[in-house]
This record gives sequence, C-alpha cells and structure tokens, in this order.
Amino acid sequence: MLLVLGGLSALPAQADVRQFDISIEEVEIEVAPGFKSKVWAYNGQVPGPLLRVAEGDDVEVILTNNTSLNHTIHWHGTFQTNSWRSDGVPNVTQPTVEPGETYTYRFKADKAGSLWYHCHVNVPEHVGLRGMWGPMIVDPAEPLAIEKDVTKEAILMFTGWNSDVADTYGKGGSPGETMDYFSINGKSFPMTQPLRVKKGDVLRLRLFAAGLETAFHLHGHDMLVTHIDGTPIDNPYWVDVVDIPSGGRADVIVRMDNPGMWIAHDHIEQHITNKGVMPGGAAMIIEYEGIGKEDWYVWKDKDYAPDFYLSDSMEKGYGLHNSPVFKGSEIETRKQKKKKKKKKKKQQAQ
Ligand SMILES: [Cu+2]
Repeated sequence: MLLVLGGLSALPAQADVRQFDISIEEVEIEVAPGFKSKVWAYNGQVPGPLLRVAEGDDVEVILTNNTSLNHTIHWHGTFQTNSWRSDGVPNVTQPTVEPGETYTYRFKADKAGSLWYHCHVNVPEHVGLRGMWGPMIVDPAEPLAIEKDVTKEAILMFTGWNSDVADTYGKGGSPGETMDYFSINGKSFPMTQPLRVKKGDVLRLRLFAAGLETAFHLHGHDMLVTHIDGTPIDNPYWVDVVDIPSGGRADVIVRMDNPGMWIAHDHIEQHITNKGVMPGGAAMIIEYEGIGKEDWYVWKDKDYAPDFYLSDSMEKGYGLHNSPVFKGSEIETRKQKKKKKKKKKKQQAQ
C-alpha cells in the first residue's frame, strides 16, 4: 500500500522510526596548522555526526546540552509538516535548550536530499564560527536514474573561522566581521584530505555552503549539477564552477575519466588562504588510484584519513554515524598552554 504525500512521492505506509541521541560538547578543534578554535560540537565533533534516513521515516532526536550556553537544532530543509515545534528556532518554535537540559525533536523526513542541521541560536557565531553544523542525508523514495549509477559518495561542508575570537565563547559573529580561516569539513588546506577515486567511478559530491557562500571548482572535469538544496532539478547542467549561496547545497555528479592529481577548491580567492597566506583554506586534492606520487607532491607523505569526506560512513546505510576523524579535543586551560610554551622554548634552547 502506498501513501502519497503532497502528490510528489510515493512512500511506504510503514515508515521506520529512527531515534538518535545528540549531545553538544565544549571542545576545541585544530582547523589549520597552529590554529585552534573553541567549538560547540554535536556529539563532540565538527562536522556533527552524519544522520542518514529514508524519505518518510519518523525521526526522533533527543538533544542534550552539555555546554555553558543555550542552543537548539534546526533541521535545515525539512518541511516539518505538522511538527513546526521541531523547527528549532528559539522563542518562535521552542524555548532555547539551556545548559544541562534536554529537548526532543520529532518529525517526519518529509523532504529528501542533501539536508543539514545546525543550531539556530545566535547563528553568526554558533554556526558561522563554532562548528554547530552537520549533514543529514534523506534518501529519496524514487531516486533519479543517474543517482543509481553513483559508485562513490563524498560530503564537503564549507565554513569560515575568525582567529581573533576563536578562544572566547560568546564573542564573534557580528556584522562586518572578517573571517581569516576557511575550511572543508572543519579543516583548512593542508590539513584537509585527499579524496581517492579510481577511473570509472561515478562520484557524487554533496556540497554544503554551511557557513559562507562558496564557488566550488574542480580541475580536469566538468560536474553535472543534479540537485539544488536537496531537490532534483528539471534540467541538470554542466559546470566547472558551482556557486552556492550561504546555507545552500548543490549535488554534482562527476564521471571520473581523467586519471591524475586534481585540485578542487573554493574559487573565492580569500577562501583559499590561511590568515591571508596562500595556499590554504578550502582546498583539497582528488587522487586517482594508480598515479604515482612524485617527490615534489605536496601530500606525498600525507597521513590518510579515509572517512574524511564520509565516503565510508555513507556506505553504512541508515543511522547516526559518529566519525572519530572529526572528534574535538579537551580545551587546554591557560595554565596548560603556558606550560606547553615553556616546555617548547626549553626544548628549542637545548
Ligand atoms: Cu548554539
């Protein structure tokens, strides 16, 4: 038996119920070499854990706030049909979730595609600078033919940082603020990772302009834009740069038919710098299998983290997938920092 929702999609009458626990933790992450930021991290990681459900599933999320300030979760893209109180907007759909409190969100996954979630309290700081964002992928009941051809999935979330306020919770996110670090999945080049593919792969990149507008450019290939903000578009089109407004998403599909080493980066120039120095920021390299690494290759000896673009997590199917690669670390106190500095000086003197 099929249930027709909004006349658009045929959903099974028996929806699965998916229950998840998410906490918010105060930790710090290393964004770029020598630059750490204090964050409020969903399940202690930035990006927050991958949520993967099927269109029509009933989702229940119990949020626990283990931080010193108030937060919520907004489920960006879901329609919240008959569940507006789960939209996550403080003082509009719910009271804010205070330190030590919990709040339960219940909604139907009524929109398919590349969605995301983020805090809706003081968004310019909490989302813009403190890592309060993560991916939610809702598989459509009826995928496009081209979606069925995909052999490899990758999720890239773009945001910026402000080193002036990184150390002080409650500061930053004011209009006119200057960001000086830019990242993919919470890391700036060269701390990003290669995305490894093989010839013949059909690669789906889910691009999220989580914290700022992005002009994503991939060298050596054209990209077929298939979905905007989770919705399949009527006329998919080819690009080599895809513009995504702040908050928006684009899904592109790339036929991996040109073996080599190819950089992919935000084409907004400031976004490929670390505190004004190039190269840095939102850049990564697509590495084809079988291409030898020359001595001069920037990532010749790279410590490889295979799940950095969530390709492995996307293979795991439905559920909430924590990723150790994104885990933050305990915040260093001033005293610890001083001690570390002293030790380093001593070592240098020897
Ligand atoms: Cu928040």
